[in-house]
Amino acid sequence: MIYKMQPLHTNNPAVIRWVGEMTALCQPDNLVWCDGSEEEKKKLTEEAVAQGILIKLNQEKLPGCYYNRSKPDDVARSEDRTFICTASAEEAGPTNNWSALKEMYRKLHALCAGGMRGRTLYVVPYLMGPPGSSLTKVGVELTDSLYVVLSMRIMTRMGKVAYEHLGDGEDFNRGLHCMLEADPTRRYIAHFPEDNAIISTGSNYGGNVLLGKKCYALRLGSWLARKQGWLAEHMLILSAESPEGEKTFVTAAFPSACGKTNFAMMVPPAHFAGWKIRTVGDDIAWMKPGPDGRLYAINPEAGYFGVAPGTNSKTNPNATATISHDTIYTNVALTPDLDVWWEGKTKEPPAQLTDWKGRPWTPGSKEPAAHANSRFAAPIRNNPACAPEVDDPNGVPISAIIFGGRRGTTMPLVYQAFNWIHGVYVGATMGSETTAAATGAVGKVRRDPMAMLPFCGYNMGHYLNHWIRMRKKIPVPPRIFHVNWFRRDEQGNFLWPGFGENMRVLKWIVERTRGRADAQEAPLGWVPGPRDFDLAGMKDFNPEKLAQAQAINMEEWRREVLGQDDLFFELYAYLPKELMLQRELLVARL
Ligand code: GTP
Ligand code: SPV
Ligand code: MN
Repeated sequence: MIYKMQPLHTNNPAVIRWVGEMTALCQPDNLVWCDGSEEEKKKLTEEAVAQGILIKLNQEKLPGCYYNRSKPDDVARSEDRTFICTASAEEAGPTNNWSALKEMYRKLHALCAGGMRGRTLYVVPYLMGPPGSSLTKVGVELTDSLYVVLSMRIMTRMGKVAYEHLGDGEDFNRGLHCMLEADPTRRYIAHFPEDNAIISTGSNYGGNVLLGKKCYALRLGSWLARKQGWLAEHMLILSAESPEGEKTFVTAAFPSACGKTNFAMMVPPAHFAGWKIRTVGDDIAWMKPGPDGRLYAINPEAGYFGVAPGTNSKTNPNATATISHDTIYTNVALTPDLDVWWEGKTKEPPAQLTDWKGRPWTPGSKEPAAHANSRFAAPIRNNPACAPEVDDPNGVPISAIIFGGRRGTTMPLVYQAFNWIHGVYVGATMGSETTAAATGAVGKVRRDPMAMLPFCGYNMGHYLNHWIRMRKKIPVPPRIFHVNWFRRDEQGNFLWPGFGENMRVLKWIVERTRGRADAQEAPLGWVPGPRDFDLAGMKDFNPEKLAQAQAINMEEWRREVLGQDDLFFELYAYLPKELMLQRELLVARL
């Protein structure tokens, strides 16, 4: 096949050689080398609309916004089809799907052979991280999906900037995405950490195919981080600026669809006038000890791939502004005038909609109008509360790490770990109810260490050891906390109002890291004393309700500790002894 001559935008021999090999394998009809320019975006967007891949939304209401509807069986990450491919199964560990490297290459090369016939292969160079940072990494994704190209353009720093960073080097992630009609029987998300390579087939859904995100920044990132002595985590990064102008940076690891984007964009209630919360990142943090002994974090991403349902101007005004322009929506519902809608966007649903499957929908319809995992992809700079530090190559110094899951029972609103090792135990034993972000059952409590169960690219036991060992490399470690926004009362109502009101929890955390807030020793850790948790100005909330949200129920904790044992049993051969000791200490305190 001879391809139409086009500027390559790079002379890097390794890139050119690899693209040659992959084109020979996939045999696309056309080959397009992307440069990330505005003209290219315009042209590719028009092509996507012409091919029916994107629908142009109402440009008066949503300037620059487009809509994509996926295949109904390709709507979330496929954890059961996600593989870590290493020489030995032990490297992948008991919580990952493992496949022998050679075998997976053989299988996927066979699937991809001729897999792009009649299609166009796009070469998408991108950076994870701000230009100039020592943590920043280069990836090149080859994809036959225009939706992926345009989404990667939002989610990463895509284009020539990546080739500039790479220079003549060979150190870039080789990502191949072959859509194969998004056929679930041909769906594999395969990671080859030893080769810094990813092959994704048979899907066109976000986390499966935007390879810079979960695949590179988390699975391969975590592998590299362990080798090189840093941390690649499923964490938001936010900046909390006090009325006095003092900035405190905090990260938080909550599992998928458990509140990272909302917390990172939080708008404090009126009572906290003068406090400014700004977003550095909403999903991924790369963290490395800095010269002053503190832990510094960058957000490798350049966009938000956020959950649409539940997002509205009350719960998250910053997100509402962020997605009001230049956004790609996936699997939400459409109004007759091509505006978007999802459950929780407005109290009253519109009288008439087209649902995410393209069918007519009315408020009487049985199924939700938008898919529960419908999403938006929007540029990071769209956020009115975007932190100025997002492009700082040095990152931001982290004072607190917060762990948290979605727990209807058992877990109190907030507590602080006694120290780093105890904090690692708190993170390691995190549980959370499963959500629609991954295919499979929803609402089942599973152990999700550090919210990394689906994203740790190597043996989870080794990962927990890495966390324990990192303490020695961080002379001034962040304080560690645990939160739960999702505890319910007997009637099933949330005990805590959440969203902006989470500022009250955040303020206690900030003050704790500054040594200014009081705390009481409790079985789980430090908890706010009655004077140091600000409830002023709250409607329908009082100290009794706070006590209910903070209560420790012995029956529930008996079950909780036994639930933790399931994970410990699975990881037993690799588990740091520190964590066993922490378990004993917890039982003793209970
Ligand atoms: P991923 O993008 O999948 O990693 O999700 P995420 O962790 O960023 O979660 P996100 O902030 O998008 O929230 C997921 C869902 O939880 C949305 O439907 C939110 O409305 C809801 N949610 C977020 N924060 C809160 C909260 O404080 N209280 C309650 N009750 N719900 C919340
Ligand atoms: C998650 O599931 O944690 C997400 C969405 O952030 S996806 O990128 O699809 O994985
Ligand atoms: Mn996520």
